[in-house]
Amino acid sequence: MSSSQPFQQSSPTATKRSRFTYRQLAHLAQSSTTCPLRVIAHIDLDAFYAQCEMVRLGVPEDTPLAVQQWQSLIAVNYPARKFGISRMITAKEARKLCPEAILQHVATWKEGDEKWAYHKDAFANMATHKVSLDPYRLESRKILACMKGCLPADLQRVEKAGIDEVFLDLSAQVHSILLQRYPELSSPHDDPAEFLPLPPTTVLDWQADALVDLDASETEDDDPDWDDVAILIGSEIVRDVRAAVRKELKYTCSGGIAHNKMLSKLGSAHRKPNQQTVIRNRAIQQFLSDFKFTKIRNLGGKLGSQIVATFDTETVSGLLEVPADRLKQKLGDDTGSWVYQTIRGVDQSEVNSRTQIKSMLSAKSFQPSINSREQASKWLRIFVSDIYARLVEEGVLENKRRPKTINLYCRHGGQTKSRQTPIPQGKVIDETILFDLASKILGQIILEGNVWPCANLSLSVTGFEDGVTGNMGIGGFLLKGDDAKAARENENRDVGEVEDRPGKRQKTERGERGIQGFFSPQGGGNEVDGLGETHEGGGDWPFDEGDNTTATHQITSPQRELKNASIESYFCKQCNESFLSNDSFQSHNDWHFAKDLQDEDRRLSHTPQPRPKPGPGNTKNKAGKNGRSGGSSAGKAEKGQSKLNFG
Ligand code: TTP
Ligand code: CA
Ligand code: CA
Repeated sequence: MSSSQPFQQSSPTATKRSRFTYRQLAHLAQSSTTCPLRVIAHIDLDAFYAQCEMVRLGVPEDTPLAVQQWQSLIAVNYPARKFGISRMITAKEARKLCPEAILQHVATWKEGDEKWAYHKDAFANMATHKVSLDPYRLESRKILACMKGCLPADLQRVEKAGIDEVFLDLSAQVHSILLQRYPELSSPHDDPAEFLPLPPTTVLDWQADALVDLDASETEDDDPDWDDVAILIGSEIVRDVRAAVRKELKYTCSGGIAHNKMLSKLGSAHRKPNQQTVIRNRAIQQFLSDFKFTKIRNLGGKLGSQIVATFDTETVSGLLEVPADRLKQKLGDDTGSWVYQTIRGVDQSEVNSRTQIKSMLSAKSFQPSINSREQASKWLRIFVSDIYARLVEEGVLENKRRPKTINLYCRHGGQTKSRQTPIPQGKVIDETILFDLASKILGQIILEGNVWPCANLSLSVTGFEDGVTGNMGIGGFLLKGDDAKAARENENRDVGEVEDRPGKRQKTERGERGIQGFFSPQGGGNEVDGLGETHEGGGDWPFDEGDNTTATHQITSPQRELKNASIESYFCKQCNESFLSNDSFQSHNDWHFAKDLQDEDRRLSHTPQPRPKPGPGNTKNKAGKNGRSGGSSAGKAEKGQSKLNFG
């Protein structure tokens, strides 16, 4: 389409005008979350870990390959899926289905080693090895950089939403392209409330995009309006981004282009692999009505189950029949209206370009369980090396970023106990400091009793904050030895000052961190050595006065169900998938567990999940022994999304 094509008449006699105003067009340039022309994309890598292995090993594209972790499969490429191989079956079963499939074990840290590696015998050595997801994290970073490189530096807004996915707010870029292509749009007008002329009545060229059918009340004969044109331009941008990732790094990914994050995320999963789906505004209802609402971002998990139980329906179309008042009455005002809006395709959450790491986690599930402090300490050493290496990469030595808290979780008898302690400020973090802190909290958990046999140990550092950059930071870089140390200590003091300064920018940035990605479901990471890397920064635990470590709180494994033990089928409610072996199910469970830890603070403070009631056997009760609950991050709502409270 070009600007040489005639605009429809905009004289006072013309009856047809765009539904959109000049003001709304201007809002597009600002990526306003309420702008009706807004364009958001979600891009998700296809069979991500599997593609990483294919690229690393130089395997031809049509070769079936799955990524193995012990006896489970954690990622399966599309050629292997054709043989019926899935995450739900074991490596042994996969081998039967397709003897020539490549089953590549993930890299592991071997007890005593300084660095992870790909070990040929890893699958048989679960007791002495620990999974490393570093290779995937590194690829993830390259892909993110490549995507960013395709977008204009001054107009891009990219949110890393998990290890293999991003949200892009394309609004500002689309706005600039619209003005280039249709200079008439920038012609002078008297009143910002004036309606725009209609776009030229050309058929829009969607190329190979999967277009979601229009709502029943709409027809393809209706003239496109600017929201259609905007989304088309968005779709062109996504096609270019995907092509660049393919060309430069050899990865395929799928995209969803729509008016908001929630719709774009559903869109990217709609047709896979290597395709993109466009959900025009006129197609939203049609698109959503086919879904189970539990598939919608933030509507899975406990809230989803609660809604199914309350309203006796699983589908969006079923829930659409429930009046707003009833939703509010049953779910509370905020959650009720949020659900009401969401199933109608309304989502004003913003794309947050602050995609820095917010937490790091290193963990190990034990089969058989471990039974002594000595055994636990050995694993703590590995966790610390793992986390420390990543901290160094993240710039902790230069004080670019620094975690505030270290947390240890021990799973015993289906429940997870945890303790945490602040990482002392004013000192450069090193392995010894981390190990000593981890050992101290391990000792405390042990003192409280009931940790052996322990089925899973997880160590995390959280509460990452920006250190000081600028003069002091650079000084610290250039100095050596004691001078450097002194400079760094100064920097650390500065961190405190920056923290406390009630500057406007600081506030905004923290506000913006909000709930971004709290549902990044594909954070990645069984045996969790790191998940999606976008954990909420302010996620501190409540501190007991007079005791640096915090109260133990108990977290049970996320809600999963043993569906039919007699035929050994294990059902994950959250994913709606049945696992055929306990191993696969456990590995998937670990992945959820890790993700849930990562999302914990955000979920409690920002999502429409009902607060868990204290008591044994509940899920993720964060209340300490003194009954306090909630993290300090509470209250940081995503811009455009009101904070949701549950009583
Ligand atoms: P997903 O994006 O859910 O899946 P995928 O990329 O493997 O496949 P798709 O083409 O359907 O997007 O997860 C991203 C990575 O996270 C995946 O490659 C491996 C990891 N992962 C696990 O380790 N365990 C799990 O249970 C899931 C769901 C993902
Ligand atoms: Ca994926
Ligand atoms: Ca994903």
